[in-house]
Amino acid sequence: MASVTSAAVAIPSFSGLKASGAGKVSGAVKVSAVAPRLGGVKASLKDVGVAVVATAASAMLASNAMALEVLLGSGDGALVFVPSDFSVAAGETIVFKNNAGFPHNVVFDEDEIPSGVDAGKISMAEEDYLNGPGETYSVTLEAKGSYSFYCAPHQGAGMVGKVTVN
Ligand SMILES: [Cu+2]
Repeated sequence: MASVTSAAVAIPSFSGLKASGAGKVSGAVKVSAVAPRLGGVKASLKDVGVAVVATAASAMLASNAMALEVLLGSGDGALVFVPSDFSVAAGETIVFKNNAGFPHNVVFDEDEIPSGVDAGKISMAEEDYLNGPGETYSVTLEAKGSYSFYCAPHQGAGMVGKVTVN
């Protein structure tokens, strides 16, 4: 009687562990009822497979979410965007990063962006600046086309840029 009780308890808890360990191992759980050790090996192999797939998926997500970095001010202190003319994929994030000669900002020219895009939503305010080293402003452009932008304090010095969204 005692052994029946312990078996009845052990089996549900064993399959319960399997079920929580990986979502799609119902096959392995059935096998384990007949040969627990074999089932355990299969389940652990499946767990490894699930882990590998998950890693690959997150790596793909990371590359899809890749961001392009644009420096504000060149290494030799010139008042420029580096690069100043570049392309990104629609939905790719552009990270403008203070490098030298700040304060800088990033303002899109409302007359030189695709129609229907609100310059105010993708720009920093003219009077807002990135003041400290390494400070960033990120923007993600969804509409394909050509966009011109500038740094308000340094536009006259030639701190202007262009991005093509493909
Ligand atoms: Cu600037």
